[in-house]
Amino acid sequence: MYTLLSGLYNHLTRKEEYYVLIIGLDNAGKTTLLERIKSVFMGVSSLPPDKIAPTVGLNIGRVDIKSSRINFWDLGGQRDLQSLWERYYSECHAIVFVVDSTDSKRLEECKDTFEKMITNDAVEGVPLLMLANKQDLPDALRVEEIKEVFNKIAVKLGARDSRVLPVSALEGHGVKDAIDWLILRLQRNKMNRPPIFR
Ligand code: G3D
Ligand code: MG
Repeated sequence: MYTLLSGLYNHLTRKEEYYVLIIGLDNAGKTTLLERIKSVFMGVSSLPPDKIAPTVGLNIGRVDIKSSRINFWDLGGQRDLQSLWERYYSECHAIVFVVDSTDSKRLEECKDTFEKMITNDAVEGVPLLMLANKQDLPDALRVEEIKEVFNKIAVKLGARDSRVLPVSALEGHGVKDAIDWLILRLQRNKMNRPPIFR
């Protein structure tokens, strides 16, 4: 009887667990975004921006949203760290690619990095959210202008859910909507990349 009840209890309380990568060039705002996600969804106060150091390894944020647990992996974006991203591709359920909308000089480099990632077989079919970050700054490119650059390689996206959305990780604008979009896609892509049950 006890086994039956505890089995039922475990079944009712088990969480679907997903892994989401946050990648993009260094300085795009990935760690700031992770801190913002934690504060929006967990109510924890985020690290003040002056306490966020360049990411050398990996920052992990665990966020419970509805019945799911989302583990965000914020990976360092410096060029020598980008080669490590691939190790996480086969295990992730979705990818958030952060773009610094004020850094038009590095937009081509950003596009090349993005292209290399989406053409990797290990992320085929994985939902992809591109965030045009730093929209609070007056010199930020608009989402349409960023889309124009990336449209050139859009055919390489294949059959996957993808979206480009404007955000300010620093001020929080657009972050909740963006993550809500992502969660729906994680659910939709369950057959391809099933969650882990804990
Ligand atoms: P990274 O993790 O992608 O390398 P960080 O980037 O999160 O460390 O952010 C790099 C810098 O961009 C930080 O500024 C951070 O405050 C700033 N930043 C991140 N997101 C935003 C945003 O939405 N708006 C604005 N205005 N700035 C943002 P510093 O000055 O600490 O280097
Ligand atoms: Mg960082």
